[in-house]
Amino acid sequence: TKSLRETLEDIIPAKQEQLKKLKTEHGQTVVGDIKIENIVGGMRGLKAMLWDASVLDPIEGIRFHELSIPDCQKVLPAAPDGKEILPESMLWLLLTGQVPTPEQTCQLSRELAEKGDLPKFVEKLIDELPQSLHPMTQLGIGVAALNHDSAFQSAYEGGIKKTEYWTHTLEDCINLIARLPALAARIYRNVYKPGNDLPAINKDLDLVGNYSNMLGYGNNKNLTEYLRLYIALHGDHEGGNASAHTAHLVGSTLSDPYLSYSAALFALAGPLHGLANQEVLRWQLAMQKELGDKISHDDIRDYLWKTLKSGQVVPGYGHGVLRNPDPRFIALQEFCQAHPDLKESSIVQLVNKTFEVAPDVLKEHGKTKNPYPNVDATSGCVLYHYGLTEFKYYTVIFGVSRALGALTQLVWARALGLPIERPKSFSIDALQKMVQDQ
Ligand code: CMX
Repeated sequence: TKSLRETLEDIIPAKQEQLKKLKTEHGQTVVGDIKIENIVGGMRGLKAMLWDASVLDPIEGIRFHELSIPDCQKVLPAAPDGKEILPESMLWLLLTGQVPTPEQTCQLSRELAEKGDLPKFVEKLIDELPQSLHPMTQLGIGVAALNHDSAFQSAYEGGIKKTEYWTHTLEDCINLIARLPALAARIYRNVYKPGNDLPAINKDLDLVGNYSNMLGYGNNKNLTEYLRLYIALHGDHEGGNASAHTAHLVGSTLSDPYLSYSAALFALAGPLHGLANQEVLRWQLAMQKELGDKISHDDIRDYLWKTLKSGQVVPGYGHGVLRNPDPRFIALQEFCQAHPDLKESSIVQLVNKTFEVAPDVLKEHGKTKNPYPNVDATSGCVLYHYGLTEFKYYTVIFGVSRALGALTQLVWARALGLPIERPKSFSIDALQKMVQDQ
């Protein structure tokens, strides 16, 4: 049975050839127009990025190498004692386009566990940070510091050929994904449970099994399974989202994967992007506090209008690409419906009830192009129900997950020899002149 690296070695040459041919034979083919609204509108809708791992359809939602979320739930291996997708199997799919066997997944779990310990100086660095520093800032600092051991950086300094970039990039990416649980769990322990011991990594456990253990929730099988699903599903959302795009951009300068992903994490830390899951919980709890336990649909409607009239966005709703309820939202909701304790949970029910009201209110408000929930609308409520109530931490879990997509695509960017990114910019006056000249 082939390892991840061997599988990748087999498929890279054909992809390189395919791209080379595309470039030489069709380099001048036009695939879209650029409008002023694209330039001033956050490049929304501009087809300008190469990204193989996943594609986001506005109506259907995400497909990972052609597989929808329900497809992935059917074919990607789960833990021996579980049902949910193992993030290792998603990692394999994102990197290779192939579905791993349970044996290959298990082998990868072991490799990650073996590489999962943090260097001592990073432990010390994280332990020195003030408890009041946002967990996402701590995560970004920790990931950047891990570049001390970057295989890519040291090979580059030693002088390597462009064709060898990807193999060192792969080594860094696997090491970083392996170390993220220990780093993220250490941040959680330091900020919220100081004085608690951190269990050692168990070499026989999967990545999230270990993460859950280190967070102190290893005995909660439901939460561990939920985290597996959550982390697998948040793994990639095509290339243009702010975090994935940041990793891609920074990586294009040949900054190593640690620095590239650290930068991506700071994009994820924005409230319009990954921080939205923290904001959702804050917002739903404030609603619960103000309206009490027996909240009616009308109460929620009024609360939504109050939020909108105060000029704030409704967190967890809307999307840059999606125009339908996010299938990741649906999958996480289905998880709740399948577990009686979650189905009865007041916070899960509140999220559900909000979903029954919010799309109509947002339609009436008439601003957002997508009045439906994105994944952040629901991702935090299960964590909250199971006692992981520190919602400032939630984006860190997203950060552990998004590494799967952003880092696997860095490997491909280097394997395909993609150049440094450098789009052309214009001043307002220059655009004005172009308009007048037409
Ligand atoms: N509540 C209120 N207004 C909203 C809104 C929401 N949930 N979503 C969009 N709008 C508003 C925008 O602020 C914008 O208003 P202005 O014209 O006054 O600037 C208008 O509707 C048009 O925006 P859009 O084209 O529909 O949305 P964008 O592509 O510009 O932005 C997003 C997408 C996600 C940033 C936006 O919908 C939003 O702010 N949502 C709330 C935050 C959130 O849930 N983010 C998480 C997204 C998923 C993720 O990355 O994790």
